[in-house]
Amino acid sequence: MRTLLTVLCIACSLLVLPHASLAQDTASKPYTAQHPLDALTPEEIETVAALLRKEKKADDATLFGAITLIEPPKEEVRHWSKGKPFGRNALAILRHKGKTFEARINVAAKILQDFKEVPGAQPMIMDREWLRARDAFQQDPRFIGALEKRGLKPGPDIFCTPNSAGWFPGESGAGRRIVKIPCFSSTDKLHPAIARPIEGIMGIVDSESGEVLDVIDAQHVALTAAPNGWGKSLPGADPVMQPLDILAPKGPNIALSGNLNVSWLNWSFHVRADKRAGIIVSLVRFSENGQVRDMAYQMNVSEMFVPYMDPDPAWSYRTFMDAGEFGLGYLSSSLLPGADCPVSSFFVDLTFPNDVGGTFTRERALCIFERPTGDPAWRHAVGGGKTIHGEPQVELVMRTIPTLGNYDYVIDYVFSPQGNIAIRVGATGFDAVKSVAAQDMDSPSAAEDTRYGSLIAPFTVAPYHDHYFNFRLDLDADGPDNTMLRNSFIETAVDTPTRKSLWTLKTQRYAKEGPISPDHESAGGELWRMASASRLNGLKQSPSLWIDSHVHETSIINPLDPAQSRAGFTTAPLWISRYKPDELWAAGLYPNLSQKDEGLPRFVEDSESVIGQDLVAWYTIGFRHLTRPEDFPILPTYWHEIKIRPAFFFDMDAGATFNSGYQQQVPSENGPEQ
Ligand SMILES: [Cu+2]
Repeated sequence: MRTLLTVLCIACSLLVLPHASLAQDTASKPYTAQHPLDALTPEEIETVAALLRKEKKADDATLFGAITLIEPPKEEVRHWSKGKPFGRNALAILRHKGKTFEARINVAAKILQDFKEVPGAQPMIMDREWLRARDAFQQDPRFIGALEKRGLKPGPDIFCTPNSAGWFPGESGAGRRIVKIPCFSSTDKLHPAIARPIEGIMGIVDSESGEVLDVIDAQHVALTAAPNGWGKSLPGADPVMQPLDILAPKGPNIALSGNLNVSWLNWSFHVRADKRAGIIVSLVRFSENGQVRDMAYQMNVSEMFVPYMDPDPAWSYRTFMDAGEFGLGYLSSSLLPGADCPVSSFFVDLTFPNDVGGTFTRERALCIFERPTGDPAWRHAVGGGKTIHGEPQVELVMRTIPTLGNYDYVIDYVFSPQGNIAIRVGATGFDAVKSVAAQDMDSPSAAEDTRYGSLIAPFTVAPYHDHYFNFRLDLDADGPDNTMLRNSFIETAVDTPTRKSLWTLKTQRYAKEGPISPDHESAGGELWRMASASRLNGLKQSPSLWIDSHVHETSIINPLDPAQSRAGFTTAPLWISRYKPDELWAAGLYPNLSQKDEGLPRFVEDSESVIGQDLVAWYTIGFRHLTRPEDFPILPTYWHEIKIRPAFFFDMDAGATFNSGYQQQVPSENGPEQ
């Protein structure tokens, strides 16, 4: 991560600029690692690549799928304090002459400690091969012939975008490093470009050799006409909205330091850029009366899965695992001040390793801001409503927005003064669409055209699909030794003169690693709770963190389906595993072109005890996307979230201060007195 903080001056006259001095300080300093969990610096990344070349393990044709930090052991990190030395180790994943290798390097000592081939493993798709595959396909005579059959000519208005190919037994190219390529027309400027697919054409290309293995030229559907103009006023754009923003007239409550430590009110944590996860949030702590208490060792996106539900060969392979196949950090986009984040945000540039042993920096890829939600944090009126006490709810938000083909995913970590953490994912951008013959649902082909998707505009169907986002939540409920509990709300019969039925709480303790699904017998619902195994709060209760989501969508695809077998993690909303330093990704280290999920299902197959251990909770936010006309031409941000709330953690409300001055006497003569 580059710690140059871009402090925008768009609203200089209005805003107190956050930490301008920090921006100047860090901009003038060379970027060096200052914390054991800091991302590898550009110099360290270059050192790794140079060492591998010197050791003849890499050459100019080698591509690097990853050059990433191997974190020091947890105990070392926990006991580290500023000024102490720390180790710097790197994992490099190389693609070299058709083979995949893993290298482990002591970066500080410039020593190659381990180097091994990983047979069958496929690193993520890299820029050079993506471009190679695209260019080879666009020049292939079979592709040009297929265009001509449709009255189209190659040129700047025709473009193709290689996709990850998934894995399907028996198909051509199996075992090779293939991508599958749909193409689009952008001749009609009244349409978003990727909303005009040239239906029926798909390339299968070996991205390593550039060989075009197959050109599918199936059905010919006329290009979609322009029904709802891209760039025209959207419905509801009138009346014109006056600009709104967030002001901090006395300066922000946020403090940033290093590469990057964040503190806000009682919270503190460390953030680093990661090519695959986007950002990794570590050492999440909440200080209470001067005592610093652990909430999480680490939190990050671990994998995504977006399978489409259309059996057409040009669609059925679309079973994307964007984190491991493309990289949420690598494809993060710059944030637009005033639209993506308030102009008063801290904007942070993020630096990632590229695929040739260097780095690139995405400017303003992370924003950090605080906001009043407009809601009361708490309030109470006393004296017949004549005196009102209350405080406004505020939140700290940390946001990145990777753009993965047609979708933009807003990924937020939100912290509240009450000790809550919300992890939110907003899907926006475009629905992926196919061109069809039906103009509306009265058209003769409408029933067939909409068997696997919705007509969202004339001649335009958006196939149904799912979105799953797995978060690796290495929670530490007041320390690392934890136990996972299920709190179920159970209807209970009582025989008293007044009541015959009420609900009581049933608490169970999970004994072994594995998937956790809602117990269908607990009709009243349930909460999962990561609880300290050794500590007690002032009331002698186990401090714990509730994992709470109203979204429990798991995959309903048959596990034998080739796509589903790669994403076993989507069969349960929550998995619990013992912490292992190399168990980081829900679908395994190599999900690109994978045949089955080598992540969570494998991590838990030895069913280790989870009582009083350092545990990792893996939570999937999932939803089935029933596409609709309101998604077109642009998808309004569609949010889903997980909440992690303290329960029995504190001795009282951690957020209320009772001294913030928000108290009002309301004179009223004739109100009720109760
Ligand atoms: Cu969707």
